[in-house]
Amino acid sequence: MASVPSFFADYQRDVDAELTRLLPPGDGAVERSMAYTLLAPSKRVRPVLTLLCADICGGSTARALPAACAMELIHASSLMLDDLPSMDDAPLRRGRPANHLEFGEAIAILAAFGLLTLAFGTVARAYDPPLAARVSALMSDAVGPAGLIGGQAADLLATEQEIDFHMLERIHRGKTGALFSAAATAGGMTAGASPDAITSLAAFAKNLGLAFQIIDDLLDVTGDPRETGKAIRADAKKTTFVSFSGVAGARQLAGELCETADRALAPFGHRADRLRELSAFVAGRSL
Ligand code: GRG
Repeated sequence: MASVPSFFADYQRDVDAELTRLLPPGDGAVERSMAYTLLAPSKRVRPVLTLLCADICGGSTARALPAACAMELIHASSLMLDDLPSMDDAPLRRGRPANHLEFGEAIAILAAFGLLTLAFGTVARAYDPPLAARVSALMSDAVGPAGLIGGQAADLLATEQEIDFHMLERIHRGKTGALFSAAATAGGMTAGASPDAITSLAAFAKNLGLAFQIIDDLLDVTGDPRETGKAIRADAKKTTFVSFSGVAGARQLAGELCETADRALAPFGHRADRLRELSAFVAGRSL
């Protein structure tokens, strides 16, 4: 099993503690549904990316933590929506029955919106108004029609349709690349990084995100649900990178994208070694 790099553990602990603190109090159905998916076992790749990017730009990880958690809140919200019967109709997520199977569709939808609005509220409360506005606009763009929502809509419309490689890449850059890119950019922003540094980090993350999604497609075919926490063959009706390139070809493509991603890190020298470790993990991951 290719597990996450060992340096993840401290970051994951900080993220988990802050997410727990951010969740609304109360034990009503919506509050429990929000906590159920958000606090279920996760790699926390997106918030760790935010923290690493802040760190290599000379910022403090404590200052980046609210932005990192906002990325995870958006991600968890998207997973709950993605699993709904009207979307991917998935039974298993993060090793547990999907949120709507536990709480019902209506509550799962409301709780997903609860997590999404909490992401924006967290950023609004944590930062001075100019930075809060920049990070909020970044998140809005990453979630909207040019990001997750657009990618997801195109993905759903393409189910059981013939699509070309270019279209598949567009779908996945929206569904996965956009939030990776926003996570890295937000880290740079909270550190007060230069526009050039932020551009390099975003380029790294955009390619890393696409590689991450290609391996996600691969694990849908070859993965072990005990490791991935998801059912296999959920994408059987979809055109995926594996249907285009085969298992070995998809793994190779992901490796090439990670090499492209790493090239964007050149200006940071050894300071970016942990990001390089992250990309090596992504290229070989089995969870
Ligand atoms: C309004 C937030 C919002 C979204 C609407 C539903 C939707 C649009 C988008 C879904 C996008 C989606 C589910 C993309 C898949 C991304 C992906 C590779 C998920 C698996 O991520 P991991 O492996 O999971 O990082 P863990 O559980 O480790 O966090």
